Amino acid sequence: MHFYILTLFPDMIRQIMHTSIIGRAVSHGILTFEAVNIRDYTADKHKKVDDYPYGGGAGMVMQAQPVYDAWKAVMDRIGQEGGVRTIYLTPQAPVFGQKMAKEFAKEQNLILLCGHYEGIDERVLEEIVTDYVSIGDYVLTGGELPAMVFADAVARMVPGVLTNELSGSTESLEGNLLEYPQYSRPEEWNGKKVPSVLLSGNHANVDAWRREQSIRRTADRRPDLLAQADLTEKEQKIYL
Ligand code: 6GU
Repeated sequence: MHFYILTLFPDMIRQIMHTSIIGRAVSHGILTFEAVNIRDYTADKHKKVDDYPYGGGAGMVMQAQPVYDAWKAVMDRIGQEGGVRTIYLTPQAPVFGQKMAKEFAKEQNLILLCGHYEGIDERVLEEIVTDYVSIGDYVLTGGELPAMVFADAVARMVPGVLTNELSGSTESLEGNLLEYPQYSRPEEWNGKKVPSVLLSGNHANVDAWRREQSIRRTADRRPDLLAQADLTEKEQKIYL
C-alpha cells in the first residue's frame, strides 16, 4: 500500500515511517510513504501558502492553489483507474476506529491531507476530499499527528505488515472486546504470581480464562463497548 501525505511539515512524517514495525514493512516494500511538501507547489513568488480569512477572524487559512496542485501532482503520478481516496484529517469529522482502519487497508493508494492554522479553503476540500476523519474529540495543532495515527492503524491491517498474522485478530477491539491481560517471565514478580491457568498447558482452559478476562475488562473499562460486543447468549446472561 502506498501512502501520500500532503503536509507543510514533511519532516514530522519521515521519522515514523523508518521506525519499528512500519519501518520494517517499508524496507520490505510492503508499504511506501511519501511526504509531499505543499509549499513546493505554491505559485506565490514568496512561497506563501496561507492568507487571512475572508470575513475576518483569528488565524490564517491555507489557500486552495498549493493544496490542489500538490494533490493533482500525486494523482497524476499514481495514475490509478477509478477513485483514489483522499482523507482530510480534521476534528470536524466522524471519529476514526478499528473498523474504519480495516476498510481503508483494502485500498492500494491513500492520500492524506494535513491542515494547519485555522484550516484549508473550503473550495479545494470540496474538489479533492473523499473522506473526513477525526482521531478523537480534542483539538491538535495540525493534521500531521492524526495522519500518522491513521496511517499506523491502517498499515498494520495490510497483509504482511504484522509478522504474527494472528495478532491482528486477537487483539483489543476485535469483536468490540478489549484484550485479556498478558504475562511473561518470571512466574513470580514483586510477590505477584502469574495466574496458574496460564502455566497449566491446558489450552481450552487458557482460552476460556482469556475470554472471561476480555469480557470483564471491557465491562470494567469500556462498558460502552460491551453493549456492542459479540457475546454468546450464555455470556450475555452472565455479564450484561
Ligand atoms: Cl484529525 N486534526 C486536528 N487538527 N485535530 C484533531 C484531529 C485532527 N482529530 C482530533 N483532533
